[in-house]
Amino acid sequence: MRDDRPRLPGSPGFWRSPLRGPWFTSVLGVVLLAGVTVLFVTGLVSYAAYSPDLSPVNDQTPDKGLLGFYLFTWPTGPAWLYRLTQGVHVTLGITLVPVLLAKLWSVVPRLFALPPARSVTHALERISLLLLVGGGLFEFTTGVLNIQLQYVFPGSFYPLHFYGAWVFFAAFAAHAALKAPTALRALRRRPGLADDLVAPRPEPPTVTRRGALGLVGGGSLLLFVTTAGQSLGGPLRRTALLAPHGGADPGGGPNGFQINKTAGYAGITPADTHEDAWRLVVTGRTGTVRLSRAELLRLPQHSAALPIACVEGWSTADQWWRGVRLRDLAALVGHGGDPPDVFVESLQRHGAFRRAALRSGQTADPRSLLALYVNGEELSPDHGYPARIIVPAAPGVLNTKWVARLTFEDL
Ligand SMILES: Nc1nc2c(c(=O)[nH]1)N[C@H]1C(S)=C(S)[C@@H](COP(=O)(O)O)O[C@H]1N2
Ligand SMILES: [Mo]
Repeated sequence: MRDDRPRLPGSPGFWRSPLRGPWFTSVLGVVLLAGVTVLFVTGLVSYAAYSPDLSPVNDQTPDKGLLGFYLFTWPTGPAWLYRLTQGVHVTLGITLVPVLLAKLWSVVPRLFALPPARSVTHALERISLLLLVGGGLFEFTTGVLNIQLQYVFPGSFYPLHFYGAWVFFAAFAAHAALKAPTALRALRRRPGLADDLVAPRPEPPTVTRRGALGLVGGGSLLLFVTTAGQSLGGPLRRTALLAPHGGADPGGGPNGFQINKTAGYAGITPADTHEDAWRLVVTGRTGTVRLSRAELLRLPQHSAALPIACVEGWSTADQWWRGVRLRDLAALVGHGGDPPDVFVESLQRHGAFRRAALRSGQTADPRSLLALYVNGEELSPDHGYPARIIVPAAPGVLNTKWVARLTFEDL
């Protein structure tokens, strides 16, 4: 038989899949409507958790002013808060990838529709679709790259993903509002829709539309079960085949939980942390004190069971941390009562995350520690020996390792 298939994707007859149609597109659209909304909210929340307005360090996103209108003070409880919000953000984002791809596939004939613009409104709609599709692909790609490759764009990831999210979500909300009536009719299988999605000369079906949705759902489920384990504890973590495992095997024992950057990677040597060399420098209203690890151990010691929850979505179960309360250290330099914010600097000389600022609410919390021990043992070099910060409910990135200097002041 002669192949009389049109050669140009601009002709409707070029598209032959019998699966395309308003019902199929609408089902995927409804799933994305719910999913992307949750992604947007948990993403904005994650940005707030990072306290990006604490200058000079947490975030240098220029002119986020207007878009940062919603920023709020991230609480210190419940301790698993960021574990939950960021676990949902990352796991859901990965789970939705097949849905996003299927949705784009289902409407791809429209990308080539001719004429490119039938009217000014149609032209405007198509430009908004550019922001929608481009923004969506951009957000999913930057997000996945960031978690799989461990910060391919350190520093710049936050502004890229943050601005991208606003552009994408604005286009997404407009699109959802515009398409809601059509989608509702399609879902109720009302006739009379402009069916430009349906192939005029379809090939014989090899799978039903429901079957195709099942495949998409199966793909999502597979991604879900191979990702979610990274935010759970215990043996389930081993199911997280797709989750990044960092550069180092944490091994067993008290320090045997996930390591983000190792001491070797951060350039921390045993000479830097040797008890004769290392001093914690604490500065505040009344001046500066220097404390050896032995002196820190003579201060009142406190324990707290807290997880580490990374922006990449992985988290640990609660670990038992033991050390000196940040508010007790603040009191040593003249901030009795209500401690101010604190600027934390690591021994680490290069790379991201060697400095972070914490809010006064975080320094005041009795569970916020300069930890010296974990699970009954000295911190391992990779977990931040001689001392690290641990704060309840905060993103992992604020839990600075190999701390060298604390400066208490209102930032
Ligand atoms: N100095 C320093 N502290 C750091 C980091 C770093 O790269 N350098 N990484 C941060 C990040 S992003 C996370 S998630 C936690 C991870 O802590 P862990 O490696 O002990 O699990 O440490 C934080 N503290
Ligand atoms: Mo992290």
